Amino acid sequence: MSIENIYLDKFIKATEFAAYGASPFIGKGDKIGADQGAVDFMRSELNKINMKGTIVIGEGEMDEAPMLNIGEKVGTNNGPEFDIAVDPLEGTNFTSKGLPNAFSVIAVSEKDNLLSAPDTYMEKIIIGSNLPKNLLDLDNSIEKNINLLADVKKKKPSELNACVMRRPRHNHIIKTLDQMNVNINYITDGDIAGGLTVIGDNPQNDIYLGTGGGPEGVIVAAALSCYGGQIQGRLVLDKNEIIRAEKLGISDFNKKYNIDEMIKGDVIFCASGVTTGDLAKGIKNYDDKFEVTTLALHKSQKIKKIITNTYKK
Ligand code: VTB
Repeated sequence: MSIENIYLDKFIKATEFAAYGASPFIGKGDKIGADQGAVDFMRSELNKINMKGTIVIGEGEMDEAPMLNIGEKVGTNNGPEFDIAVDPLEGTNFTSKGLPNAFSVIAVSEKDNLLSAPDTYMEKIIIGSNLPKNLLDLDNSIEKNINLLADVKKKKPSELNACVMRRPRHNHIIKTLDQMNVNINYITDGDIAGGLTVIGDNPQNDIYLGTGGGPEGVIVAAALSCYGGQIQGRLVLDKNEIIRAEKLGISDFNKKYNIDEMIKGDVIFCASGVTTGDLAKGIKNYDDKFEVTTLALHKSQKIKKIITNTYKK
C-alpha cells in the first residue's frame, strides 16, 4: 500500500503555514511564542485534511501539551489512517535568535508504520545511501565504527567528515574523532538538518554521531528512508522517562532501533523553512503575502523536490 499522491500538497501546506505561524517571532527572543505560532497553524491545516490522522510524535505526551500531543487525532476523520510525526518548529532557539536552520517539519506514514518515541534523548548514528545494511552499531567503539565506514568508502579515517552537535555530552566522541584525524563539522543545534547532511551524491558529511531528541531521531529516519540512508538509534531514559516510554508501548528500554524499526512503508516528509538553512530557504514576509519554501519527499512516488509557494495573507 502507499499514500495517495494527492496528500503531498496537503501536508506541504501544513508545514508552510506552521512556518508562517512562527515567522513573526524570528529574532524576537520568544521561543514559546514561536513554537505556539507554529503549532496553531499546523494543527488548523492538518484538521482540514480528509484523513484519520494520529499524532505519534508530537509536542509532548498526553496531558502534557495542549496541542499536537502524542495520541491526538487530527484530520476530518474521513479518509485513510495515517501516523504523523510533527515538529512544528525545529529550532526554537534559532528562530528566537534569528539564526539559520529553523524549519517546520512533518513526517507521515500509513497507520502503525512510525515508531512512537517519547520526548527524551536518543543516541544516534546516521550514514548515507549505498552502504551495507546495518553497517555500524551503537555498541561498537567510535573507533570501530569509523574504521568500518572508512573501509567501505575506501577512504582513510582522516578523509572522513563527521557532523557532531556541540555539547559536553559528546566530548568522548570528539576526542576519538580528533585522535583519528576525522574532520568534524560542528552544529550548535538541529540534528534533523545535521543528520541529513550525509545524504546526496557528494555529501557534506559521511556520518552524524551523537545524542539528541528522540522525536527528531524518528523524523530524520523518515527522511533518510526516502534516500536509502541509515540510522541506528537508542533511547536514553531515566526512571521517569521509562514510565513514559512504557505508556507508549515500549518494553525493551535498551533497544537499538535500526531504520526499519522506526519507519516502515511509504513516507511523506515536508520541511518548510522559517529561517534559511540547509534544507530550505527561509520565509519571506511581504505586506499582503508570504513566500515559503519546502523540501518535499514522497517515497513511493520517488518525489524529492524543493517547492516555493506564495500565499495571500
Ligand atoms: C535536541 C535536537 C534538536 O534541540 O533535541 C536539541 O534533537 C536539544 O538538546 O534538533 P539539548 O537538550 O542538549 O539542548 C535541537 O537541537 C533543536 O530542537
